[in-house]
Amino acid sequence: MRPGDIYEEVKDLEHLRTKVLGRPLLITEDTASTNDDAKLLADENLLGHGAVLLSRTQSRGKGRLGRRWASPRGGVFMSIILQPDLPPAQVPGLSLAVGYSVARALRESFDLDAKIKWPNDVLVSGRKICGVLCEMKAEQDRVHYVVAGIGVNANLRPDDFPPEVKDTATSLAAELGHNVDQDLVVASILNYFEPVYEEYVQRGLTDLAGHITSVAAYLGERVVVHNRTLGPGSQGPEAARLHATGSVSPQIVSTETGQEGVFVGIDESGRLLLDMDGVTKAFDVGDVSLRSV
Ligand code: BT5
Repeated sequence: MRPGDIYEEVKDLEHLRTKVLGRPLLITEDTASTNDDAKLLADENLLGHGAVLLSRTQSRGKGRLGRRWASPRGGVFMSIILQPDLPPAQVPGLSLAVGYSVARALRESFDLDAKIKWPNDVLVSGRKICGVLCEMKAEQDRVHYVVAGIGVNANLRPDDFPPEVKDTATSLAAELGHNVDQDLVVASILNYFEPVYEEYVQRGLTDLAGHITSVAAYLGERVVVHNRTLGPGSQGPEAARLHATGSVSPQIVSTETGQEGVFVGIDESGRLLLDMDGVTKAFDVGDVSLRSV
């Protein structure tokens, strides 16, 4: 069976007020990964800009760099196909805009104190409630498509999580004490993301960076940045490709580990800014993990 065949179109999702995103919105009960399906369908030009795939469960939900995304029933697993008229190097910042939109949507629709943990997690009560995986297909100077994958732990109980994430994950139901309308989760994310996406395509993070910083986890706190960091010059297509494939180009990588400082913000290039003994240092989006100390 072809991936497109298992999806059915949802015509009138309640609460959805978008013009482009979720038009069409396709849903299935189960698939391996909505991101993989979206890439396949975009590759074959069967779906284009704005289309959204939604699945009730995933058997092989993906995180970054080959990691797994636990996708039991009760969660929201969606992928948005985007075809931005942007140079590939500007695509990595888009995942920050997606995470920011999820955090704002959870704040507005469910009154939760949701924060964005740079670069791609959304936290509530210090635990991960949502992860974002953006994958891109591009040539040197042209983006074919970006698939923005979003996994939200909606109606999951603690026992639904695999043991390895139980202590670090949370869900809307766990935080609120009751189940939520999963359609409202989908609609509010798309409603919020649509204008943010337009803003990103027009002006990048120029204005968004401040808004993103305002809902950033660990702001003003001492944090440690682990693993690979990218040196100067990582704004080019290499940085974009890094994000698309999860691979790292040796020329631009230094493998500094455990750099500690005070998290002072996110800049207009989407970089994490750390104050390290009075000197502000910028960290690019890569496989950097940020932890509170
Ligand atoms: C992410 O990766 O956080 C991106 C997750 C994206 C999932 C969506 S669902 C729809 C679309 N289709 C897909 O196949 N994927 C996307 P990363 O930053 O690498 O985080 C992965 C790590 O988060 C894992 O190694 C676990 O430690 C943890 N984790 C796994 N499942 C989780 C869950 N349901 N809730 C919270 N944490 C989880």
